[in-house]
Amino acid sequence: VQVFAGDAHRAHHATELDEGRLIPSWEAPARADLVLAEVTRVGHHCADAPPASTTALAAVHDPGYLGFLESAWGRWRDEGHDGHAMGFGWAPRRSAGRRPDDLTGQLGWYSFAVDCSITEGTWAAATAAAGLAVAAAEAIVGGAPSAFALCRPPGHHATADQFGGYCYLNNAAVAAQHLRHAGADRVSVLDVDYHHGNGTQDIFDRRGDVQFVSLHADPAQQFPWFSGHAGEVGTGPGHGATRNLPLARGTDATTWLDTLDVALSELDRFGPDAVVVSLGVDTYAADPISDFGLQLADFTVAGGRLAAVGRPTVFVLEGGYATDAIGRNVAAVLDGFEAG
Ligand code: SP5
Ligand code: ZN
Repeated sequence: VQVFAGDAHRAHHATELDEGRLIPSWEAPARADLVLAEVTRVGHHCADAPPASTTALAAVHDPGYLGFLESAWGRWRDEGHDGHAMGFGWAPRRSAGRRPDDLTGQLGWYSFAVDCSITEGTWAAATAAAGLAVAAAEAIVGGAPSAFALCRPPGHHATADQFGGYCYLNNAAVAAQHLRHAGADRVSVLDVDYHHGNGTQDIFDRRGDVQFVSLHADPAQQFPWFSGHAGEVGTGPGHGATRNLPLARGTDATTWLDTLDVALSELDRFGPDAVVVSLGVDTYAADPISDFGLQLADFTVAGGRLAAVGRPTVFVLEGGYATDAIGRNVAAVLDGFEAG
């Protein structure tokens, strides 16, 4: 599998409000470094890529949001604050809903969770990650059967105009949209991260040309709380092109793999020209913030089943916080795919 990775991500290590305490985020630089070390060790070829262009980003993100993200740290610094930039207030339901001019007001306007913040290196890291996703998509366009974008920060929680869930730019959505522009008539995004990919779902909600299929922890019990229920199936022209498979707390590998088969049958039905896999490995049994039961061998099995779809596939890294195991788990998916 052709791997795209760089070191721009290291400039980003955000602050997270975790159970009432501010901590360095679970979404830490070592994650990507250890994945890169492992995929290199097992022999995958790695290359860097330029940051995503404004055009590629604006194809899925709101221009006002992009301008905000790019300038937020400088504005925060100029205001003389100590910590990382975080929202402080969010729009009440039924509020007038007008974007404030004030930076702290805009941090609330453009975010939906306090598990991440904006730091000096956030924009550089996020645009670099999205650039890796574009490069991986481009590799598929060029005929590669598969490619892996080692994205950090992750992306699937980011909507067109809100950050949260450790995500700022939606790398998987950028890749899927790039594939559409490059000539794929139908693209499927399969999201296997432990958490629901609310951002990706929202971006493609009304689209019949990009399918979104996700298996994840039931939002009744887990972040992101407000989307990912089975009844969400897409809107208007996108009706039927979204499929959610929420799973109970503590779901074991057998149930997860059975549910993956259901998800894959949805891909078969849709018949995509290319597939983007939002590859989170926070389904791992020892993940510190999640509670599913997958072991290393289950990731290999999952990779094999993804290969059986028989479509060009772009893998985009999402979550996975058991730092010592994330490299092995990701490499297992890629190895299972190549063997399959
Ligand atoms: C990309 C991705 O996987 N994002 C996940 C964001 C989850 N953020 C909320 C995490 C809450 C963690 N609570 C941990 C309890 C252990 N003290
Ligand atoms: Zn996750």
